[in-house]
Amino acid sequence: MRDTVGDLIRGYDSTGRYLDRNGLDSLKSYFATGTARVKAAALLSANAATIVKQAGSKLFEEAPDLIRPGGNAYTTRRYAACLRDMDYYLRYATYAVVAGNTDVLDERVLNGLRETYNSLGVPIGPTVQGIQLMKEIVKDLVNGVNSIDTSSANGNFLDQPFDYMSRELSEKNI
Ligand SMILES: CCC1=C(C)/C(=C/C2=NC(=C\c3[nH]c(/C=C4\NC(=O)[C@H](C)[C@H]4CC)c(C)c3CCC(=O)O)/C(CCC(=O)O)=C2C)NC1=O
Repeated sequence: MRDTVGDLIRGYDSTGRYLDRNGLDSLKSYFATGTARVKAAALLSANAATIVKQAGSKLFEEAPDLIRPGGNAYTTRRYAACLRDMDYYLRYATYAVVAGNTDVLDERVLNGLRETYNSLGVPIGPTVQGIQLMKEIVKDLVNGVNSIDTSSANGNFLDQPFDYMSRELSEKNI
């Protein structure tokens, strides 16, 4: 499992270089957002159950066929599996936010997921919709409660893991 600092150092070490201006700038920008990342992750962890529940309700409101007979989240077991998947996405997103790196998502979440979903008939589009709904809820929560600055040198660090999972799952730009 990789993170911003480890990746950077590995890159320099592999060619025996000291950290240069570029490397130091990347490190600075990572550490500058460090406290905000940790605060955001703490807030998401504390509110995980609520976030998943809200996103689930919203998803089934927007796509009611999912929970009707014939829908993939129909029956208590599959409904629960769906919310459990959403919880996985949220939990791994918090790890990725702290690591400043999406590698944990590739390794633990996305690896083989499309194939599993396809073989079980779990629809990708609505799953991505669920991930995006969580992102919006998460951003409202973080922006509202704490005025945590989520902007970083390469975009909003809260958007990143959710958009990454969405993109990788759907294999197209969102
Ligand atoms: C930590 C990494 C990890 C992930 C991501 C993961 C996902 C995952 N979701 C699964 C099932 C499932 N996933 C869903 C999800 C949904 N159905 C819908 O209609 C919605 C769009 C969506 C919720 C948003 C459902 C309903 C099942 C059960 C499908 C079935 O058994 O028929 C399965 C098959 C095995 C099982 O049921 O547990 C896996 C492996 N497992 C993991 O270990």
